Amino acid sequence: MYTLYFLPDACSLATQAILNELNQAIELIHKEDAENYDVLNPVGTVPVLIDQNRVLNEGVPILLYLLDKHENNLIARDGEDRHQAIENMMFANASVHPAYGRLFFAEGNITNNEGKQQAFDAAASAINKLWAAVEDKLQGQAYLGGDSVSPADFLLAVYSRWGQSYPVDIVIGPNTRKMIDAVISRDSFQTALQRESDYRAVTA
Ligand SMILES: N[C@@H](CCC(=O)N[C@@H](CS)C(=O)NCC(=O)O)C(=O)O
Repeated sequence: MYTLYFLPDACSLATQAILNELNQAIELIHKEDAENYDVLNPVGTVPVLIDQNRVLNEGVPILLYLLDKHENNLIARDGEDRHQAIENMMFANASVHPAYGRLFFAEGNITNNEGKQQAFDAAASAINKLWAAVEDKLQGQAYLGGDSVSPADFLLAVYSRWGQSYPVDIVIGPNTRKMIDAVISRDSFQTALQRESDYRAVTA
């Protein structure tokens, strides 16, 4: 049994979906329900994963830890395919995720309406450049790893949900949209969404 600290619709959703892919039991805890979250993660972000007495931080190494530990077809064990899978995960986590972070920053920190919209537009332009790169990679292959779903696809599917409530035009190409829809419709992802929603209902 793993314990996963989450925020609704945050990047911890990908961690939960991958845990579901690996058929692992999860105790889900909303970050705000933790007594001393800063002891678990001094910078306060989700996901945090607890495996027995071990506390794990940072989304990508958490996923690699799980994928190394449990039998799966999501990532190669070694070689060039594994390197590519990690490169794709880092592209998602270290490039796409922070680009969306610019939208959150503008929303929370810029009070002048014109300045805020300019910051939104600049963020959207950076985000669209990244989605265009994903669309290029998906010419002739269904997923970033090839014919079958890979960890980076889960990360990108989660991030793709973040632009919807902002006054910007996020452009996601047709191959990318198809990949995202395929990931979101997987049982593992749907179960993760349902569990987050049930948690809100229980604690509301
Ligand atoms: N590099 C970190 C980034 C994690 C991150 O930024 N998480 C966001 C949610 S997606 C968060 O927890 N933000 C703090 C907050 O919203 O309170 C990781 O991949 O784990």
